[in-house]
Amino acid sequence: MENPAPTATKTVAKVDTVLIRQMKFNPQELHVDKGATVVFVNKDVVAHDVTSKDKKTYSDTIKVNHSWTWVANDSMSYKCSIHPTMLGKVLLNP
Ligand SMILES: [Cu+2]
Repeated sequence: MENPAPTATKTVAKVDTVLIRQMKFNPQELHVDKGATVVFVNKDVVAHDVTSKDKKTYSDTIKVNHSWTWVANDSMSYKCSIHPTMLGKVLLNP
């Protein structure tokens, strides 16, 4: 049986990942299409969170080796409220 070669005609909703490591969001600035699923994965040794600048979005505490999934219907500037020097952005592609 043959599997047809994958065709890249349609964009499948893809998952973008922000890794949290060594007190940093990586990538710090993520560009996604509207509606993309963004998973924040805490690979650090302490708990973090994602708190939007406008405070409308809050991940709750993301424990070590846990993740939080967010659907990007808007751009978001965020920080970790536990470590307010940790900053990041998700920007929608035009
Ligand atoms: Cu933190």
